[in-house]
Amino acid sequence: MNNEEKSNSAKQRWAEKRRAAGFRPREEPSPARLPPGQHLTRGFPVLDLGIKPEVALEDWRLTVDGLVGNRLELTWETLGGFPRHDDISDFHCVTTWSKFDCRWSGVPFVAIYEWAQPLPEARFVFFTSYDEYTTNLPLGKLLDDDVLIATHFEGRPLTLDHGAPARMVVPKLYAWKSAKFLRKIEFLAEDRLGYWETRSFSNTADPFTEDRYA
Ligand SMILES: Nc1nc2c(c(=O)[nH]1)N[C@H]1C(S)=C(S)[C@@H](COP(=O)(O)O)O[C@H]1N2
Ligand SMILES: [Mo]
Repeated sequence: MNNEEKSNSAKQRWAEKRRAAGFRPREEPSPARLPPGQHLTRGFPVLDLGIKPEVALEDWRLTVDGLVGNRLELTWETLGGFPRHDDISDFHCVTTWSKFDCRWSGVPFVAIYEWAQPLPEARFVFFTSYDEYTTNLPLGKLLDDDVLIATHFEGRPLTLDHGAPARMVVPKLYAWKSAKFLRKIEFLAEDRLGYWETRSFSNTADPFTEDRYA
């Protein structure tokens, strides 16, 4: 599938999930669900650089630029104008904890993708956060129907610890690919490595193949 087809099919699946009560039912924990070398946590550890940027909602902006036809400068209010979806997914941190059944809610990445109209040469995405954290992903990995710009966790607004007011959630990859305190989304033709990717962590970050280090 090309990116256009991926995004269209994700949009369709988001709509189906919403019709089916908003999100998929919680699954039984099973060994196959836990990636190799991970252990299950019932808490919710906090992992970041230790900087907790407090941005007032009226000052908050999310810039979407780079190789796009339609550059966006979203305010909190305009982000709220996008349809909000719920989704339940598992979360895997490279430091070996995994948390099952995280119920996130927010704006599907594909909605922003569609609005920004990336140019055909855009193949990578670079995320910058309010704490100066950065991470990068191939665009194709962001067009699944579990990738969200999350504003809520378990029905409540995100706490500052977990990336308020808005964070990325990319459940299929190690959680360092999910930028908290989101400030900017940049579409690029060439890949550009982020904070951990330039510090010997894997660029592909697949938990199920223990793809931890480059
Ligand atoms: N802005 C920002 N996002 C970040 C990080 C960070 O330091 N800064 N750490 C990453 C890492 S390593 C992990 S495991 C997850 C942790 O998310 P949590 O603190 O909500 O558990 O956030 C990721 N996103
Ligand atoms: Mo992490």
